[in-house]
Amino acid sequence: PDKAKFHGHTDKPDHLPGPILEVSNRIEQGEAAGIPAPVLQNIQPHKPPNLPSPQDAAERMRAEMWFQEDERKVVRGLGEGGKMVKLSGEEGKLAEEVMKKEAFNLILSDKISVNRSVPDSRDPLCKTLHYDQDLPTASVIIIFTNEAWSPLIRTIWSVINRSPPRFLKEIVLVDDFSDRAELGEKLDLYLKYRLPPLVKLVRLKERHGLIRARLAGAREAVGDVLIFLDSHCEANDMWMEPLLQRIKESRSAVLVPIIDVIDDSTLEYYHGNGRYFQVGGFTWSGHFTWIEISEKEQRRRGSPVGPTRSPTMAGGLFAIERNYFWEIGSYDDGMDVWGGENLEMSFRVWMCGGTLETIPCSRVGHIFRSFHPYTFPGNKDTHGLNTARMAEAWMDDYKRLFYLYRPELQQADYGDVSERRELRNRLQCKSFKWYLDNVYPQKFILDEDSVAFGRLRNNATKPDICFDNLQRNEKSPYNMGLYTCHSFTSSSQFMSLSKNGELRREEVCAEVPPTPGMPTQRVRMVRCHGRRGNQEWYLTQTGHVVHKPSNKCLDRAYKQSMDDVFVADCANTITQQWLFDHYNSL
Ligand code: LR7
Ligand code: MN
Repeated sequence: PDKAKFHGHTDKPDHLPGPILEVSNRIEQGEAAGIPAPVLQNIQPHKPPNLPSPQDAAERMRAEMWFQEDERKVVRGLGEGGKMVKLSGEEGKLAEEVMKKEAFNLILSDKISVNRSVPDSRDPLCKTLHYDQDLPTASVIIIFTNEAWSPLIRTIWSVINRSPPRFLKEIVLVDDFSDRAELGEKLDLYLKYRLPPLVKLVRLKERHGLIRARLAGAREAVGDVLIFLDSHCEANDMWMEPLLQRIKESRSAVLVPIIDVIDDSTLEYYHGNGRYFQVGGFTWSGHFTWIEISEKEQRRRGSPVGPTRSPTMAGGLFAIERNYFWEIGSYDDGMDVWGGENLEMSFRVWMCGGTLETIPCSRVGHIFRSFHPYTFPGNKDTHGLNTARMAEAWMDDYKRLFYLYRPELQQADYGDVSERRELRNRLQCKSFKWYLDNVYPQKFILDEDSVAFGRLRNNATKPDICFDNLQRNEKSPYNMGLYTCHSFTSSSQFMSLSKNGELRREEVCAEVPPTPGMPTQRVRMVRCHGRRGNQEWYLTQTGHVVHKPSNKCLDRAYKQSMDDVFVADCANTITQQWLFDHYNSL
């Protein structure tokens, strides 16, 4: 159902197979030769400027004023090769002020050429691969809402400059109802006078959010393959060929490039050693995470530059065969603004017969911002609501674990998901359990991969006291805490004793630092390593929880609420007797 409305988008271009690369080169060569930019525009305007009407001439003047103002800010060579730049003095202070609003360094971005080069971050092995002369064409879809000017324009040029002209069918920009002045007429004129005709613009008439914005772009697109990008990216050398090649081989493969980091403050284009990268995972709270490639997958893919299966994708940067995009259910158009669509598409693609793969020789930089520099209409938790829709449609009974983390969403008005359930039926998709078993077997299922789970309680004194993360940051090592037991099952008090002896939460495991001789020691929580050792515990019939390597027992030691958890020499004391809410087996 087409809920998006367009207005005033540019006509479809004539898709002439033109040497797009040369267009941009011409600008650079011209500028280098000292020919001022406005003159150059006569070489490749959208429409030949024969006998301009006075109105056209005025428009043209306006456009040139805008563009020259931008060009005056640019410092030649700055940030070339993706090098970091640090602004100092007054300018540095201004840049920091602006970052508070834009969530990235716009002052610096404006000083760096929109055509800058980036370091080739690929694994050297990529240069030994060959791509067919004959590949499907691509429509690159770039959605934005109130994106700042220079990163948006740089995204566009990076695609034009580094995609083979014969495969780049078009670039479809989708403006999700921006109200930033420069994204109005100035952008129209930039398309008209500066960009090649294959760049088109769709403007949405109301704010739809990134999900429906992408749908609107996909409806416009005519290329064989859709490639979606965020509006603050820089495509790297030969980023497109490996994506098209893989889709030619397997049309149901949904592909992501390796996402390189462009620093939000220095605009440095980071590149690691070329080989190391992570794939996508998720948390039960419904968030995308980065995870290591499993050993099994490393063996299966054969080569470090081979397509690497990924349980999920980050969501913003991916390629999919155009017809397959629609067949497999495109997007849930009931999702608003931001969040959730990435896991929805990931689960759906895997469960309904496709694959999700990282293509290591395709690399695209992305500016990671620490907050959203745009509004959320109605101040809704769209990530939560969208993810509830996803969970209701795709996670079967495992949605219980999502709601464990997000109990408030169970009652929330996330709308009607019957269409998505029908889609799932129609496509005869597999179960979420199949997905967990086959695509993401290393994912820890809190209550299934455990011998005991739930609150972990000690009742030596009233009130009962429970393991509790005390709202501490679980991403960095922290000490496990104690707090008065909640009367319900909550994520902050949820513990598992896993089948391989870990006393753990979703990602972190209890450890005791090896410092012999100490009578009591704090229990630390660190990332689970899955190799038992210092992370191995067991339960006894007497309710003791024993740390195997040190032979010490969890001990409440009459500590008060809000205190850390300790181990002590095992003894027959009530402060060492613990009870889980549930036991699968003992
Ligand atoms: O209402 C909106 N309308 C839009 O058009 C909100 C956003 N947008 C545009 C926005 O201008 C941008 O181009 O949508 C794009 C994504 O928004 P960001 O850049 O604020 O999102 P993000 O990069 O923080 O978040 C990641 O997760 C999102 C979940 O909904 C999307 O899938 C983003 O595309 C995705 N970005 C990436 O995957 C890039 C790599 C980041 C990682 C990990
Ligand atoms: Mn982004």
